[in-house]
Amino acid sequence: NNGSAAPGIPAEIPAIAHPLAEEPAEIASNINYHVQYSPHFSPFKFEPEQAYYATAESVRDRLIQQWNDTYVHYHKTDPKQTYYLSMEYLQGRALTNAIGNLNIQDAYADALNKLGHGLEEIAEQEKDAALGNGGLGRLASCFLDSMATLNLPAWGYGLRYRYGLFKQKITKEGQEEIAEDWLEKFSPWEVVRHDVVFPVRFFGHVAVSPSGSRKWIGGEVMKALAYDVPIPGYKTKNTISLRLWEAKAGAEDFNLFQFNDGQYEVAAQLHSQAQQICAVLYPGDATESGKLLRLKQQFFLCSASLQDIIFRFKERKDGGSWQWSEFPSKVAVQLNDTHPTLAIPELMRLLMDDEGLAWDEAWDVTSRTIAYTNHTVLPEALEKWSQVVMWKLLPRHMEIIEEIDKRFITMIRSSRTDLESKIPNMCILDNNPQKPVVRMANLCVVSAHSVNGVAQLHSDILKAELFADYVSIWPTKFQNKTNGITPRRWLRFCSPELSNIISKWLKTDEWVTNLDKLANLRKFSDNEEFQAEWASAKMANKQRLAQYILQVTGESIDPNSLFDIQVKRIHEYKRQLLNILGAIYRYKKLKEMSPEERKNTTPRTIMIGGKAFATYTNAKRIVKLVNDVGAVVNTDPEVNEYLKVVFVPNYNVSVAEVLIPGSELSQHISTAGMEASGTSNMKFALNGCLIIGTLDGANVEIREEIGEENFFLFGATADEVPKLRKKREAGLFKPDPRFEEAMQFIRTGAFGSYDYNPLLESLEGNSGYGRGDYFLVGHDFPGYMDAQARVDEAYKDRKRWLKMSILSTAGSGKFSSDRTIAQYAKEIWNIEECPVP
Ligand code: 4GP
Repeated sequence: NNGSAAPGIPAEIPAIAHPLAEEPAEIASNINYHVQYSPHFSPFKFEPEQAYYATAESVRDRLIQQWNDTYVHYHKTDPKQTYYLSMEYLQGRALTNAIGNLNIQDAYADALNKLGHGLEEIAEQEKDAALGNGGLGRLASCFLDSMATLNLPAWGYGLRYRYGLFKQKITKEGQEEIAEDWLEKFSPWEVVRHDVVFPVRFFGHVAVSPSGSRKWIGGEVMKALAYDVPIPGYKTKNTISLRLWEAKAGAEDFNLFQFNDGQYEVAAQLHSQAQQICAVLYPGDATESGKLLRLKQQFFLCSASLQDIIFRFKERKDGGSWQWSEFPSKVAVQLNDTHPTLAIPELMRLLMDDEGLAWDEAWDVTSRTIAYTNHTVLPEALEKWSQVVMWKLLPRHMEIIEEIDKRFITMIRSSRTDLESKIPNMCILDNNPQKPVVRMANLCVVSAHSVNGVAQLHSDILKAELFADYVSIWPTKFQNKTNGITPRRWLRFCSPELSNIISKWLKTDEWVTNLDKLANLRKFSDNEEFQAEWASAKMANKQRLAQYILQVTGESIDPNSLFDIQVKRIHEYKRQLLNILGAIYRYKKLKEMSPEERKNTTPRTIMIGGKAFATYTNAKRIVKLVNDVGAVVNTDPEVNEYLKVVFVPNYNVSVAEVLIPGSELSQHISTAGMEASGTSNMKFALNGCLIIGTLDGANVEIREEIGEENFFLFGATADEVPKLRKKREAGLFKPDPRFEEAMQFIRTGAFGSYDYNPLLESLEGNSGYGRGDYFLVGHDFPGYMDAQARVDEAYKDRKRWLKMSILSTAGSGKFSSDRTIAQYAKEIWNIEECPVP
């Protein structure tokens, strides 16, 4: 025994706890301390995995210190605080981000070198925390980073799912889903708070006292236990919390008598029901039990979070008295889409039934506290819960929702008789006898003091269409908050090469917290020396990406080809089909060319990645098609120097961190009016990647900021779409022959024998089940191909392309989530910064 914890740790590095160490030698000692005294592994191992856990624990010590300081500071100063309620967070990996935000990456890299490991290599050991699905979940995580960085008193609340979003495996059959075991070992980034526990009830009934007061009793009562994930801001002490709830049953719910009698399942029934609540994100909802479970999850999040918020509101009065009317000046609650809508009736219930407020007072407090963000206009995503299920699970809440609805209708009838005919659409309860439902978005709009969309076009559509009837009642309630992304994770840390060049030429790294400063790069966009440095950073990122693709797919791709990427959830409206049809057409044309002609084309590597929801059949067919096309094209010796098509498996946050910096062209090609905002478009543009896209979501604003000459635009506009759909459905519109040619090529079996007919039929004009080309792929195809031809031309002109790339980054300042969050803070939450001294 040489006195160190494990082979590989030199004897001169003692094991000492130095939670706030700055010096590499002390940090190394601290890591060694965790190897020995936070033992999760056999003592004689110090491989990358053990090194990762020990390093993460040493970083966590520091985070906890800052987290505590922040908590105490907020407690003392009692500022108004925001609580962000979200069913999803796509946090990705934490280590690189934490040491980057704490500004200790060099010291940690040195310390790990002393211990015989590389920082990058051990960071790769971390599993992504994928407690989300797509854009809405990643947005929540970017928001947390900005809230902490801006020193805002703000927290996130979510659920601690046992399994994250599934792992995607690609087989001959297409996509296969595998449970994502992010907690398989443990997560060093969470701290269980055994003292933060609240009861959450389901089912039961409403008891009425002789005085007429109502109380929800009986049913199933579970415990919500808090797990805190500290979220550090960039170069600030402020470290906020993402509080994730886990469902538990207590010892009193374990029937020892039944257990000893051999009735094991019955004895622990509530325990197993508790486990189901946080088992997975979005359990399948095709069955009644699946629907009930989703509703339970939503209520669990809302009830636990609101009890905690109220507890803290009182706690910060330090035993003094408070007025409930003060609550909205201390608390703002933001609902991330309709998933946490039950926060509205739950806050009403807590205020009336537990705190004794009368209806009017409770309503005033609730509506001044709660704000709602809409993230999609897709009808299938607008939640409607069965009234029958709601009455069973949440009887008191249904009474409250009925009353809100009744009062709303009375208000319209008394003051807005002109809206009488609109009441059936505007009210909350849809009492259709076949299928009575609660319309959650309507409940939000009626109850919240603010409703916002996530890009200007989307917010305009909400006002003009989805929520049009309400606008004249509450003209100032509707707002826009264009999304943003954190420049820390999405440029500073994922592309250090490009970041260093930016800081060097701007002579400051202020842009990391003030992204508008990137505009100063414009003046260098023609500078040859700058362009050369820019090109070499992009090339380094492309090489890293090529290495990654080789490792995960076995495909070798050429870093000198144009790297063209589309990564996002697979959905027909996002039109990965348009992309792959374009690739098929390109392939066919390459085949028809002579070898000489091919030499004049621009070589391309098309990469597509994303997960298809397990029950979304057409999306899964698209995944299969991309893989089948890749299998043919990539092995065709005539063309594979000029074209490759790669499906990138298991797209997630850390995969994005490799793909985006290495991208040159990215596709944001949704049917106009359907993508609320998009946020990967912002990440790509920030990394100097050009966009081919439609006038949809935030594309519109990105194009405005970076200049229309730097954006490859095509396609129908949002206001043309409804008319075009009618024409297409009626068979009045004949698609371009190029489109027919690509479709026909698939039908010949060029990409295997899989039956693609159902997919192809969905693209045909003439209405009929699954037909009608609702997403207008046929209409937009020729415009898309023309825009692609412009891309090929532009890429041949090196200087021009580099200039466009630089101007994309330079024009991305607006899309920092710091800007977005500052606007929420000022225009919705009315909170102010509260820096920890
Ligand atoms: C997404 C939208 O589809 C996307 O356009 C937007 O950028 C993102 O929210 C963040 O606002 N919606 C979802 C969802 O992820 O589940 O509805």
